[in-house]
Amino acid sequence: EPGESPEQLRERVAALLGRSRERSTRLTDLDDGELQAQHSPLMSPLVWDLAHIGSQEELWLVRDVGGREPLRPEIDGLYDAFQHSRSSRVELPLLTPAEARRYVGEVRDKALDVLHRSPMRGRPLERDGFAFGMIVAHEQQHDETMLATHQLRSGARVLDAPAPPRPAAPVDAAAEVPVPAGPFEMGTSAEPWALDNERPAHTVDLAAFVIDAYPVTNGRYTAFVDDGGYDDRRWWTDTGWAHRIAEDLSAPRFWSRDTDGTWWRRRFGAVEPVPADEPVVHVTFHEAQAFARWAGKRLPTEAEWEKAARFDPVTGRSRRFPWGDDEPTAAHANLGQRHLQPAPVGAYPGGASALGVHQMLGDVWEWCDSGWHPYPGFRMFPYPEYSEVFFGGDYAVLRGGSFGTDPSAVRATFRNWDHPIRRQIFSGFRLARDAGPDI
Ligand code: AVJ
Ligand code: FE
Repeated sequence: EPGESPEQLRERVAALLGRSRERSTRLTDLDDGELQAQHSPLMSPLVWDLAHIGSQEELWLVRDVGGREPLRPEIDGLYDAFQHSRSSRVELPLLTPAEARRYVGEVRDKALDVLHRSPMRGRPLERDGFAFGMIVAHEQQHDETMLATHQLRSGARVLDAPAPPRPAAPVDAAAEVPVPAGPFEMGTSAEPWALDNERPAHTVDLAAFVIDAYPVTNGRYTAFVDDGGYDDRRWWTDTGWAHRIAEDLSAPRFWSRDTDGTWWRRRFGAVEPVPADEPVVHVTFHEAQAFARWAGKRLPTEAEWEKAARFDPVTGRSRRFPWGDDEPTAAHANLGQRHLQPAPVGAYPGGASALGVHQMLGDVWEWCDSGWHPYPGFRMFPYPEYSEVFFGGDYAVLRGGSFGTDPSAVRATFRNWDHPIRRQIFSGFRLARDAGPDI
């Protein structure tokens, strides 16, 4: 924060570390069997995520920033995401839940000691508390991953949260917002805790386009399903169709239809009717693209998404967040696992962008029609396995975070990516189109 003293920064970091640990603790408050089980081959056992959170914190804060001796060098390999696939981690001689809890607690005690001795300046890793911010965000990212594991597990519901807010008055879910042609600043060089892939700030010139004011809702998506969209080859790309056939996709994940045609969804162990006004969630990039083609539109590119979120046509500046430069609050966006579902469209008028685009942060990650590539002038920092090794792979970009993403782990410049066939993540989308002669 501007004008913050090193002491204030340390206090803020300590509070953020505490908050992420509270969340990790809640997400791992399960029987040992549940923590050690493989709930899906797409996911690690929860006890792996927990000890991996500690392992990364030990590597970066205790060993690197602190220059301390390793606590448990013999387990480094077990918790290295590159050595073992998610589906094979259940076979490893992992720490037991009790051992994992003890380990992350010991690491945290040492990390807090390092924090209170760090000058918060000097070498890039410590400047403005970067390494601490990176580790806070890392724990929160795994907390979102663990939340997705909870969604995949079967059995009784263990997580609960109040329902999200509702809009004051119903909105037109298909409303559009024109975005004028011209340059804007994409990415950031200023945000102290921005990751390497968000840097540097650079100018991108875009043609005029039109973007949806809201993410695509279940109601709109159901019309595509009920129109036979999953069986109509015309709407799908070749790869999309091949995947739709191979996996026999017929609706978003966790949906089912009863005999009278009503759609239901399973959400953290509870079954409920699919709410028409909530953004659709748990769809692949391919499903998003097929829907877009059926609707006569397309997905926005990553640059279009960011311009719609950040560009202020009055000042010509790009904002940190859609609503301005202030940190997210509960009035801005459905972030931080306060609610365990997307909010209905129109529920966050206070979070709209300068151009009038709603719910760009929170609710659902939004698939963009862009692959995973570095910005011009990219410099890897501090390790290639965060983003660099994935550039150019079979990935599509996702933007904006979901209800499961913590505010400390997302900004309007934040970039996420995943395979276009994935949908266990909290993924949705919104539509765009080229501007006609009307704007
Ligand atoms: C940025 C969400 C793709 O979870 O695979 C966690 C984040 N990197 N640990 C992931 C991450 C290392 C990453 N994503
Ligand atoms: Fe990780």
